[in-house]
Amino acid sequence: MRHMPTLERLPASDTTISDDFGLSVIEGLSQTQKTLPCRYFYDARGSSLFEEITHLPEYYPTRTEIGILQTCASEIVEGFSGGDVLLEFGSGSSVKTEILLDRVSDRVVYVPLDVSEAALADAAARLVERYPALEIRPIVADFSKLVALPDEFSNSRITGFFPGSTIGNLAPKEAVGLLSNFRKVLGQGGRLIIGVDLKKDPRVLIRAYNDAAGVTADFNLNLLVRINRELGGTFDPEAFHHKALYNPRAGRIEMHLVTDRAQDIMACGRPFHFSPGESIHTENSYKYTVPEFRDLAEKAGWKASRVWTDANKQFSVHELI
Ligand code: AVJ
Repeated sequence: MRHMPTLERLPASDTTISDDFGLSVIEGLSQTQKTLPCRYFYDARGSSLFEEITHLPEYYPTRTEIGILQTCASEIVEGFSGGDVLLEFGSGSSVKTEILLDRVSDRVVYVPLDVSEAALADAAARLVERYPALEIRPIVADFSKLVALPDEFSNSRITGFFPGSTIGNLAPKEAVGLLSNFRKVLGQGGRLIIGVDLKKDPRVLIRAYNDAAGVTADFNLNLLVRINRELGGTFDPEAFHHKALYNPRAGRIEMHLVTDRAQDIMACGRPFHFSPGESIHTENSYKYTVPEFRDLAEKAGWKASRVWTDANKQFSVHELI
């Protein structure tokens, strides 16, 4: 057995400590349109519910993106030379990365970057077994708060990898900010491979976020369960229902938690009032056409290069240089 790679902790990741769940909840529930940030979906139960979502028949993005990556992987990796870096933003379990690593594990240094040290450790343990020649340099950090990479990478050509259409959670302006920061962090010769969900028939979109088995509903409602557990909340999750809608003007799926009756709840030691029919807006998932996303990337200073889609034009994988 090979030694586990050592973990690098970037100073930027310290800022996650000040990213307080309680403060976000107080702020979000105090607004006229109540909101909660979608990054808090992913506690242990939320992460396993999301994993379940990715296998649902209605939730096409994951399997479609995997299919695209399998088809275009050899094109994506053709530019890699020995010592080049493959850096994954928010790597989680690194499952999709294996599609690329299957072809270049003997040539690249893989840098999985994630806030979860446990996820990095699990992924690294699996990858060192699977790819004996692969050099792995995990980094514990929040990809949305990166300032710079460790000095050891300053002379490397780096390909960033950001699959999953995570970019869709950000409003277009914020997405431009994130992409331009990725560009800065990846440096000279940097390249980005990014998965982006495409605009399509709203009925297909709504089904993907309102599945028949109710897994997405549980995923959404779990946020209230988490507030109850971690912040002394008094939500009755039964008094809320999941709603997914397509907002065509904004080009996004919205997820809400709606209550049918007036209620007063406590969270973080504070009272919050709900009127009948009031909702908490819990997630946005923006959809783009290929030209719309290329424009957005160019606003962030990237040059849109190759793009791959599936035959049904459901999902896209872009190469930015
Ligand atoms: C992980 C942000 C890509 O927007 O499709 C899935 C999250 N929310 N079902 C998405 C999600 C509800 C997902 N992303």
